[in-house]
Order: sequence, then structure tokens, then C-alpha cells
Amino acid sequence: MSAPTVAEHLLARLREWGVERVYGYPGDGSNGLNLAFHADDAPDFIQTRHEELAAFAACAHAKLTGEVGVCMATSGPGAIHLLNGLYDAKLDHAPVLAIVGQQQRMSLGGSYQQEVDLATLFKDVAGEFVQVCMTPEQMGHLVDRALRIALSQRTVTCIIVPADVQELEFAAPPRAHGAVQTSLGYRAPVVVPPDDELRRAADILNAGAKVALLAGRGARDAAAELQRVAELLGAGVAKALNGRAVISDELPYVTGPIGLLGSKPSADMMDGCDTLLMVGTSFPYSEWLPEPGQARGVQIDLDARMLGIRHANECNLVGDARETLRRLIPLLERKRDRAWQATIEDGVRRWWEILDERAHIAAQPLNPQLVIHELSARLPDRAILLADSGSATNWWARHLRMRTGMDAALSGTLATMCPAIPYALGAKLAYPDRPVIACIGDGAMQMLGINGLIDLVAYADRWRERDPRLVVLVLNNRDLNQVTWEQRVLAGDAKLQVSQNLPPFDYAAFAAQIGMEAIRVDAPEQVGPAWERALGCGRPALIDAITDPEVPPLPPHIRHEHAKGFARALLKGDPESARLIRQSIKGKLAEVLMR
Ligand SMILES: Cc1ncc(C[n+]2csc(CCOP(=O)(O)OP(=O)(O)O)c2C)c(N)n1
Ligand SMILES: [Mg+2]
Repeated sequence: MSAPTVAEHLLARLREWGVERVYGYPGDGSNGLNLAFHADDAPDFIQTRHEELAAFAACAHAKLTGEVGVCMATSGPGAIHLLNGLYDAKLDHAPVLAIVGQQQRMSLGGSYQQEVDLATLFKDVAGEFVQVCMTPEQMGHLVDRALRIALSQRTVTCIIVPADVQELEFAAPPRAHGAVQTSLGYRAPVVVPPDDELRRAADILNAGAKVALLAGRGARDAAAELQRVAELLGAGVAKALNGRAVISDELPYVTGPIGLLGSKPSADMMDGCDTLLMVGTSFPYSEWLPEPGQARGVQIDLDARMLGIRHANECNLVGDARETLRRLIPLLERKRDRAWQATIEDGVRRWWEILDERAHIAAQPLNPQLVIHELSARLPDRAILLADSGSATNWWARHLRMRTGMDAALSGTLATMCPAIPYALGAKLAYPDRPVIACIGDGAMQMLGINGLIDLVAYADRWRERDPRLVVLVLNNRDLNQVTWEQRVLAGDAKLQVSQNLPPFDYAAFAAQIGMEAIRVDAPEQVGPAWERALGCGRPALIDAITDPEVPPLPPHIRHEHAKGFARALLKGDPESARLIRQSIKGKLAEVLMR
């Protein structure tokens, strides 16, 4: 057997690290890398329709499994296409390795075709580690370090491999001055704060009479501990969007999402609390946290860089969420007065009723809230729920009642359009035995989602025998609705039709054409049966729901400035003003009547 090439060594090493698949797209700048997949059947090359889809799928793998996700692209345009998905991973602290080709060494600096200064291009997104492999001896430590740094820093790393280097014979470094040796493996440490800091945190939490918890994705393995803390402290638990799945919505004191896309009980809890405990979250909007000076704060985060920047805390603990909470729990005293928690639970109960009411308000033809509400009632055990960025994210955040054992992902911090469908691909390949449901707007479908559907069909035989359930919900409102509402409510401007309206497209017809189960719904009574058919059909399904763009994705509290903005938008002659007023009043009325 001939000695491996540099590219073959790279793949063999990925295999040794446990990497099972690489999402990518080929080109002549990465030929050596692509051909190396001949050498063995692992890792698998998963070809997506677009490099951005590859980066998103790798990102989903990282977010859902905690393992490193790997994507690959050719030099120049292919590498550039990866960027948005890589930024999504970086901003949400997901470990992803990007491997990209480059022109041959002898042409670099020659303004050659497709020559892009990739090290500079990737220096921001992969700032912790981006290196060009200039010689075969380098590849050993580059791949080990790129993976170890991605995992330990929970970030994006990048290896750039010139085309000619990919095909050179790999050489282990000599034992000589100037050579770097390398080795495999990474296991996360258990990070816990010192005992006296834990004591200080416990004292603050024990002194509080009205404690609020805010949990994020960092608390994903700490559901039982969060529950215990909430029960001891008589607290409620709100969840940042990235932490949608960290604790069950069935617990009576879980107030659900927070912020503009949040719930009223979360907002009320933040307005009324005297103590705040944040766990594994960098929820960015301080206006939805307690007023400065209102509450004493404790925060737990594995990354000290993320501590103390959202709320002025008295105690910032560097630590793993679960281990830190485990050490904190014995120091906490059970609150005897349960009135605060009882009030929260009351608010939560009322909120679920309000959501039910809102979902059943008539709209033209469909209320988008009803579509998500009917899914909520049918969520399969262990489902993985994926969201895109748009108005649908509001309903996804509020109306889905998630249970223990489910998981969720979206582009929380970058909030980019288009991840939902490639996330579904990454989710289904990582967990072929779990149902996957992706919710996406029509704008994101037209941007990249339509292409992504082709991937879902192309790879469906990988999971068909395990669990075929894979559903894409398109909220078809013919509008870039989230931004339309931002124009109205935040900027106080009328909808600008030229920037907001979308051209028509028949998503169901397209889905049917590529072999999906395709279901178009445009009447309320069709919605429940559509979900049942989509989840029961044994192949990837798409629901094209014709929804009303005039149902306002209003925040949980109408704040004065929002109401003012909305009123100004109407005065400026919003093209939809008459219907707008009717739909908004219906929604608010339901809420007021429930009080
Ligand atoms: C790549 C990207 N471009 C633009 C935006 C700004 N943006 C946020 S939501 C949104 C509208 C999305 O429209 P659609 O997918 O139809 O969902 P809808 O809001 O209508 O439910 C836009 C343009 C973004 N977040 N990401
Ligand atoms: Mg839309």
C-alpha cells in the first residue's frame, strides 16, 4: 500500500477523532481532499446544494451533539460561501472545523484565478485557529490542534490546504529541532468555582425573597439541577431562545421564552424579582432583565468572557452549569414562603390559556399561531425542533410546549435566515432514530431553503428504516414579515412593499416534484390532519401553510414605544392598515379578556 497523501492523512485523523461525516461541496481547489474520500468509507462525504448549507449542517451537528461538526469547500468562491454558517457556529459557541482548498503554492501572490487571501478572510470567524498547511509535516499537528481548539474553546477553526499540498505524500515530523509532535484526543474538564464563591452565591440566593432563574443553552445537561434549584428557592425559570429545550415547559413554574419573542410570565417575573440567577446564557437584551439596582445577581458560565455583561451581578461564577449547580444545591435553603412561586405559576397557567386563545383567533386564511399550536399538541417524544429567523420564530418560541427528551436549535445569536433546513439534515444524520421538524418562512425558503429540500430527499434513505419522520413547515405569508413588523413597530414606518413583498412560489408543488409528501393548508380545520399526515407518511414531508401576514408578532407587553411606533406606521399610510388594526385588536382583546 502506498503512503497516504496529506489529504488522506487528514481524513484518517478525522476518523481517529471520531468524526463520522464531512459536509461539503467539491471544486478543483479541493480535488485532493475530495479524492481522499476514496481511501476509506469513513468519514462520509455529505454533499449539500450550497456550501452555506454545509456549514449550517456542520453547525447543527455541533449544537445538537456537542461534537465537532466538519465542513469542507474549495478555494475562493466555495470557501466564501461557508462564511455565514461558520459565523452562526462561532456566535452560538458551537465547535466547527472548516477545511478549505487554496490555489497551488507556486501561484500564490500571482493574482491567479480564484486566489483569495483565505487566511485573512477566515481570521475573524476562525480567529482562535486558522492555518495554511504549507508542507506535509504540518498536517499532523494542524488537524489535531484545529479539533482540540474547536472543542475546548467551543468555536470555529479552519485549515487551508493548497491544492498541490493536498496531493503530496504525508510525512510524520522528524525528531529534530524545529519540528512539532502531536497527539490525539480531548475530554472537557470539570470546571467548578471555588467553595467560598459558591458560598457567596448561596448567601445571595438564600437572602432573596423573589428569585428568578434564566437558563440558556449552557444549561442543556442541567435540567434536573435547575428543577431542584427552582423548587428550593421557590423560583420561576425563564429560558433564552437558544436554551429553548433545557427544561420542560410542562413544569408549572417554567415561564418559557424571554424578550421580544418571549412570554408575559417571563417579563412579569423579571419585572418583579429581587434576585436573578443566570445559568449558561448570554441573552443579550438587558431591557428584558431587571432594572439596574432592582435585583441582586448571580451568574454561572463556563466562559469567563461571557460573565457579568448583561446584568450587573454581585457574583460571577466560572463553571460548568450542572457541576456548579450540584455544588450549590446543598448550600441552598428551602424557602418557606411559596407565594412568589405560586404567583408565577398562576401567570404561567394564564399565559398558556392566552396562547390558546391567540391561536384560535380567525385570520386570512390561516393564523400562523394555530399552525404551531396544532403541532405543539402533536409533538412526538424525543423530537428535534428547528427554527429559522423570521416571524415564525415568535410562534416557535412561544407556542411549542417542549417536554423532557426533546431538543431544539436555531441561529440564536447571529439570527441569520436559512439554517432550519440544513439543520434538519444535520439533525437527521446525527440522530436517524429521532423525529425532526423544521419551521421556516417563505423568504428563507426562496433564499436557500428550496435548495436545501433537495438534500433532505437525497439522504432520506439514511434514516428511513430508523425513523422516517422529517417535516418542514413553511409559513407562506408572501412577506418578509418579521422585518415588516419591525418597520412598523420599532421604526414607526409603514410597510415598504418593494422591499417586503415576496414573489409567489408553489412550495408544495416543488416538494412533490422532488418526491416529498406535499401538503398545502389554507383552512383551520386542515391544520391538525396535515400534521398527522406529515408525521405519519414515512418520507420527508412539507406543509405549505398559507398564513396571514397581518397577525402581529407582538411582544409580551406592549411597551409605550412599541405602541407609538405602530400608531405612527398606521398614520404613514401602511398599505394594510385596516386589516392590521382589526387583527391587532383581536389579539390584544383576547389577552385583556383573560386577565
Ligand atoms: C441572511 C439574512 N438576511 C436578512 C435578515 C433580516 N431578516 C430577519 S427576519 C427576515 C424576514 C424573513 O422572512 P421569512 O423567511 O418570509 O419569514 P417571516 O418573517 O415572513 O415569517 C429578514 C429579512 C436576516 N436575519 N438574515
Ligand atoms: Mg414570510
